[in-house]
This record gives sequence, structure tokens and C-alpha cells, in this order.
Amino acid sequence: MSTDKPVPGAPSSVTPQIAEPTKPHPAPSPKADQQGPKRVSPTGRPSAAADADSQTGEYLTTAQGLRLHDTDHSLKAGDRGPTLLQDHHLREKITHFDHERIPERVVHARGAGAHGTFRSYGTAAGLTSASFLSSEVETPVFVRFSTVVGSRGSADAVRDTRGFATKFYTDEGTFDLVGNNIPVFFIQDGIKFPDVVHAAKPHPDREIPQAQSAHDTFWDFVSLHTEAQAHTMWFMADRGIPRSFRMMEGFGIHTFRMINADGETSLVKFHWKPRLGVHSLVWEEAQIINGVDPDFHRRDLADSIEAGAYPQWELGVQVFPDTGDSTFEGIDLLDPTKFVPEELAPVRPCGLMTLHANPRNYFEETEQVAFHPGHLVPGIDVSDDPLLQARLFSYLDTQITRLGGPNFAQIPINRPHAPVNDMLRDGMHQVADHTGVAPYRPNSLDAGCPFQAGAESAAFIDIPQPVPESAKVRKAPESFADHFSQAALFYRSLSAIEQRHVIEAYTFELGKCYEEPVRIRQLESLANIDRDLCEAVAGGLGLSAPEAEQPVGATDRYPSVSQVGQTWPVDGRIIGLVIDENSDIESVISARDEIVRLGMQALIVAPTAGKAAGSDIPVQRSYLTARSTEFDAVILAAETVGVASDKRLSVLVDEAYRHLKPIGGWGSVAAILESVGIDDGAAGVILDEPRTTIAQIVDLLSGHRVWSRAGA
Ligand code: HDE
Repeated sequence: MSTDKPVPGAPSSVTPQIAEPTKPHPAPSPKADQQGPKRVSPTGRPSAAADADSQTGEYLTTAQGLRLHDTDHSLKAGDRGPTLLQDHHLREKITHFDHERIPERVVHARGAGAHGTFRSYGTAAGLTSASFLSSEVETPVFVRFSTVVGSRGSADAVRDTRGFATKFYTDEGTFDLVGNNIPVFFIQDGIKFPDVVHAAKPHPDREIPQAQSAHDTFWDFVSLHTEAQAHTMWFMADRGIPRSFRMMEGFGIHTFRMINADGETSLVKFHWKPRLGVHSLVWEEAQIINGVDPDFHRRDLADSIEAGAYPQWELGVQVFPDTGDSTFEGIDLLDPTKFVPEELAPVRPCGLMTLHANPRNYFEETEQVAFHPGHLVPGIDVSDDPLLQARLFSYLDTQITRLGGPNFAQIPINRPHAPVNDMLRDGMHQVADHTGVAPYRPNSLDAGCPFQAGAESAAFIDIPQPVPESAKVRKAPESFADHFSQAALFYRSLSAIEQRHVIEAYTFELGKCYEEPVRIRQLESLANIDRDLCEAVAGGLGLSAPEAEQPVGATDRYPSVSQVGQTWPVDGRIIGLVIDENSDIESVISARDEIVRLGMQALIVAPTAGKAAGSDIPVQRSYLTARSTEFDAVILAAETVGVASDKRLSVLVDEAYRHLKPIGGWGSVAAILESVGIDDGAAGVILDEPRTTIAQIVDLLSGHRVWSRAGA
């Protein structure tokens, strides 16, 4: 069969074409939320390449624009003969394919991104001259969330720290806030970063386990380098398994120095506060998700943006006086394994970020985006934190390998929105259209341009911070020697149920280690941190709790680190609405509409895919494709009592119950509950008519889970 457009001049004996699925037609325009970054060339000219890449033209061409007649058969010496070297199209196509992959990030390889805007409240004007913070302006942003340890194709819901990197395309240049979802880090000096990463990555002999910390080399490292204990405690807690990127805090971790228009400096720590609150999975749920839907977080981010439930975070700063010793309330602000509880230094809100557009092309945007903590703007400078100092070297360096040379700032997602007028020239993948003859300064040939800017013309001027008088040494300050007190204060600030999760996490992780000396050494750290914690974990491992050598004494409690005990908006929460052939469709429709009206998503789960029996209502999941882990709450609106014997439903309900999710319904709900031994008066189980059921489920969801079911 041939296309309806004859190929002019083609011999009649050409190879028959494979049937086209459709006639050529205009390409659908990108989805509303996929508008992508603004495309301007580094020189400010419209990028010629920008529109050539959208695969919207009618005819298939080579990279040189040559229209192709056949892309399905290589050029051969006869239809059964060998392929000819002459086949330039085959060679171009295969060669390009052979080079499609670039090295994945050495850490944070698996990520998901989104575009959005940051609207400043202008409240930080007293702290910084940075234009995107000091006045009420809107700045485009691109955010990439990531896990740290796993490869690019690993699962989302692993126990790990999450990256939270934001690129602000400000009018004074690009500012990157490259943070994590935990406010402390593993190590105090960047020189140990290769070591901690080697320890956390899969073992070098068999390359297992993937994306896990539950293995010997990881626990060997953190028990030997006890500065890692505070960070480890945070991700053994629920923060290590977030429910969603939308429900994570973000932290710049390091202390930064800000300078205002009057030249006054302050020390600050950056915080992102999610509007939906900080929420997590439970461990069994996370493990199931990793098999059932390894893309869980990525999907959640994209789906919520597409559904219009735009994720939002408020940016805030903790502010500390810049008194010269970089210490606040006895906490060394240059030690990245320490955080400052909000009870001691409240977070001052500076602006609101809304993510409203998914990337148009994953590779071009999410994969090629290049963050760097050294991408600063006037008004924000670094501190002497030795971890941050090493990062300032690493990010630029790694992009050169990962993105194939020094010109990665010309990739559309990395292009600043501020005018670029640099004197960087040539190099691999140079695509800028530089004019002029004098890329040096001063010069007299290109009208003397470019000129250097001053403070009055928004130049970045390094804050002239005095350097301590000292000899060159390879050592850490005394204050860095305290490795346990913050782990203890964090643990003791958690609620009882969160502490139980921490105990279970340590017991699980150490239980996966083969080497007993490693387990015992980690128990020795726990003994210093908290006696009860150590005993509980040791008990689970069948070991005895060692004596503490440097026990942390009494600590204050800082409830701000706990995730339990408040209520939050339920926007974008997902409710599984389970029906069967006999469900009353009118109640199902009104329940679905009510859920949507309340800003949540309803997924109808029916015995088969297609339409709900006797209606036009589309079914989103069948009993076969649904799993409890997709839902924040389950509503059972099935009417056939016999449905209770369907194993798929009883597994769904049983899991939802064990994972402390609200369960409600009408119809045969009581029979289904009974089939899995759930009392219909149990906590978080609501049997009522649709509207009341939904209202009560919303109440429960605002606290995230039915904590009382776990005895909390
Ligand atoms: Fe990173 N880190 N890091 N890191 N980091 C990278 O840069 C590094 C650290 C963080 O979505 C790499 O472009 C060193 C702290 C995020 O693209 C690399 C040290 C924090 C991302 C690198 C640290 C982070 C990275 C790998 C110790 C939280 C993902 C690919 C001195 C404040 C960014 C890349 C994205 C990525 C080095 C420590 C956050 C190799 C040497 C602390 C969110 O350059």
C-alpha cells in the first residue's frame, strides 16, 4: 500500500511502503501543561534549532533535511543480499541511535521534573538585594526531584533521601537552589562524598542491591563515619519514603550568606514548605509500590499537574545574625550534619512556588537540566561550609562529562532568561552564533563591549568576608565532633508511631546486612543516641544492646520535625471507588462528582475495564489492574454480596486497612470487610450513605492516615 502522496520521479519498482497508520495531518498541539521553557539563544537571538525539533512537519527527513522515501528497508545488493555501506540513511539512523544515551548522573540519576513559577512576597527585601526575592515579581522555575542512590531506571518509592533542585530563571541570571528533602547531610566535608556514595551504591562485585541502603557497605560506612548518624536517622524515619514529591519539604541544608541593598549581611537556611503538608508512605506500602508501579512518584507529579492540582511550596528562610562565628544557639551553622529546629529560628516566608507544566520532552529537559550550587545571583553568596565548598567544584565538573563538554548552558533548559554576553568561545557542541571579533576585554574593536558591571548595575560582587587567620590544615573544627546529639533530639521529637517506624526501619535495614560486626557497630551508635531505640532494634536483630560510650543526655523536644498531629488540605488525594455489576450507578456518579468537587481524584475500580455496567461511566481500573497502593482511601460501593469472595478485592481492602487508610462505603461493604476480618466499627471505617461517607473520609485524609488504628 502507498501513501496518498506519490513520490515524484520514484521508479515503479521501489519497495512497497508499509501502510501509514493515518493520512498526514497536522500534529496535535502540545498539552496545555507542556509549554516548556522559553527558547532563546544565549546571544538573545531566536534559536533556529528551537522549532526544527518538534516533529510536526509532514515529511520525514534526514538530519540534513533530505526528504526520505523509505526508512524501513536498508539498501541491499538484492532483496536477499548484504547491506551496502553506501546506505547513508541507515548509517545516520543507526549511528545516532548508538549514541542516544548519555551518562546518567553519578548520584540523583532517577528524577522527575516540572515547570512552574515562583512569586515572591517581597518580604526578603531587608535580607537580600536578589531581585527575584526582594520585590513582588514572578520568576519562571524548573524543578527536578530525585532519589539519590538508584540508577536512572530504578524505582521511586525506595527508602532514600530525595533531591529537590530548583532553577530560578531570574532577570539577574540563573539561581539554583540544589537541596534535599532532609535538612542535614551524611558528611561534613565534601572530600568524603565519593566514599559515602561508593558505600551506598550497589556492591561492586555483583552490583546489588539496587537503590537500597539495606546492605553491608552502607551500614559499614555510616557506623564507621559516625557523623552520618544524624542524616541516617532522618531517612530511617518516614521522610525516607515520601508519599509524593508534592508532600515533601525541601532544604538548602547549608548556611548561605545574604546581603541587602545597604550592604548588611545575614546567614540563612532555605526551606520549602509543601502546601499539602509532609506525608509519607508506610514501609510495606512502599515495597509493594516498587514492584507494582516503580514510577509512582513520577506519575503522581505529572498526573496532578495534568489534573490541575498544581503542587505548591512556600519558600522560607531561617535567619541568623552574621556575627562572625557562624554559630546559633550553640549549633555550628557551618556543620551540614546539624539543623536548627524551627522552634529556635522560625521560617520566614518569602514566596510561593507553583508547578503547573510538565516537561514536553523528558530527555531534553529533565535529563539535560544542569544544576549547580554556584549558580548564584547578586544578594546571595555561599558560606564556608566545607561540604558546600566542595560542591562548588563538583557540579560544573560533572556536567562536562555528563553533557559532553563545556557548552551545556546552551541547552534550552539550561539557558538563562537574563541576557547572556559572555566571552566563552568554541568547545564541543558550541551552537551560539557569536559575532564580533574581540572576545576579550578590554578591547577597542567591538566598540569596547562588553563592559564590567558595578553594584548599581546588578553585578555579582563576592561578599568580602574575612578569612580566619590560620595555617593550612587538613582537619575539622572541634564543634564538628558532636555526632549524636542531633540524631537524638530528632528521634525524641517524633511521635510514638513515627518512633516505631524508625525502630522498624533500622531493624529491617540491619537485618539485611550479612556482617554481624557491622550490625553491632551500628547498634553502638544507637546506644549513644537513645537507649530505648537501641534496645528495641537490638531485640529485633536477636542481639544484645551494647553499652553507650558517649551517651547523649536529656534533649529538648522539637515537635516541628514530626509529620503527625496536624491537618492539611486534601487536594489531589486519590480515592478508589470500587463498584460491581449491581452498583447503583446514580450513587456512584454523585460520589465521584463529590470527590472531584472537593479537589480530589476518583478512580473507578470495576470488575472489568471499559464502562461501568449499564452506563457510560469510564472505568479507570479493573479488579485486575487496581492495587490498594494507588489510593489514599478506598470507598466500596459494590452491591453483590458474592463479591466479598473475590481475592483481588479482599487483598485491596486488607492492604488499605493495614496501611492505615480510610475505608468507607455502602452496599455490600460490610460483607467485604468481614471477609478480611475487619470489624465494621474499626477506626477509620465508615459505613454510611455516600455524602456522609465522603465527608468523613475527607476529615480522616486531612490527617493523612488513620493513625489511631495503629494505636497512636
Ligand atoms: Fe549533590 N551532586 N553533591 N548534593 N546533588 C549532584 O551533580 C555532590 C549534596 C543534590 O536534579 C551531582 O549534576 C558533592 C548535598 C541534588 O540534577 C554531583 C557533594 C545536597 C542533585 C553532586 C554533594 C545535594 C545533586 C550529580 C558533597 C543537598 C541532583 C549530577 C560535597 C543540599 C540535581 C549532578 C539534579 C547532584 C555532587 C552533596 C543535592 C556529582 C560532591 C549536601 C538535589 O555533582
